[in-house]
Amino acid sequence: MTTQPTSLRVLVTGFEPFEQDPVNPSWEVARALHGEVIAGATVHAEQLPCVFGAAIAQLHQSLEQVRPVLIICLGMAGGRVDFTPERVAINVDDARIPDHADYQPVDVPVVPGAPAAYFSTLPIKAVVHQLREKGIPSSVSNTAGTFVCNHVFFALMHWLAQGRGEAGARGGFIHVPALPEQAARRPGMASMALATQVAALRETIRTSLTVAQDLKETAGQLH
Ligand code: PCA
Repeated sequence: MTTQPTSLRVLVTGFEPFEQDPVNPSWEVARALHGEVIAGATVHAEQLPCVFGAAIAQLHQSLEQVRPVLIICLGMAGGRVDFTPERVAINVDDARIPDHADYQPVDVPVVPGAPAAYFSTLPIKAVVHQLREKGIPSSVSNTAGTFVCNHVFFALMHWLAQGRGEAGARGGFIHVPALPEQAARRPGMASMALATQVAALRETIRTSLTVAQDLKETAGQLH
């Protein structure tokens, strides 16, 4: 690991805690890599609020300030057992619970008039392959849900699709499982140690910066 800052930058975002949890692993993982140089690029970590609209405003501000070549947004999905790169962002907000501004949109577009969906431009199959090689449980997810995580993911992909990023910039979203201390309060909930999640993000960044062409390996699900 080098710590000398370079001109190439990676933006990683995580969310503030939500649903009465004192921590959100997505932010703990993101901030653990702040300032680290991976494959010649310096990581910049930013925390996003769990608020529709405000999260996108904060993301846009960070994108303009950091001008990253790679953007990886993270969120927690309690109940997931592994590290899950998301395949697709959809243009809908449909909240099961209110956000931190007490707003609960139902069937509202993230960006009115924008396409129904965007695919991640991260090499998601190559990432899953690499992580499994290292013994870290990982799989492709085909839904990022319809809450603030999907909302931010869609806004990111729309921003990139409009050509507002650096030339060739890639981006996507990853849901991470709970931390062991969170799972301890909820019997039966799966978890992954923070050190493992940090190692997974580091490998995801390295793979996303170095693998141009994604692998063609099945990650299909019947339902
Ligand atoms: N997970 C939520 C929002 C914040 C977070 O970490 C989600 O999956 O939408």
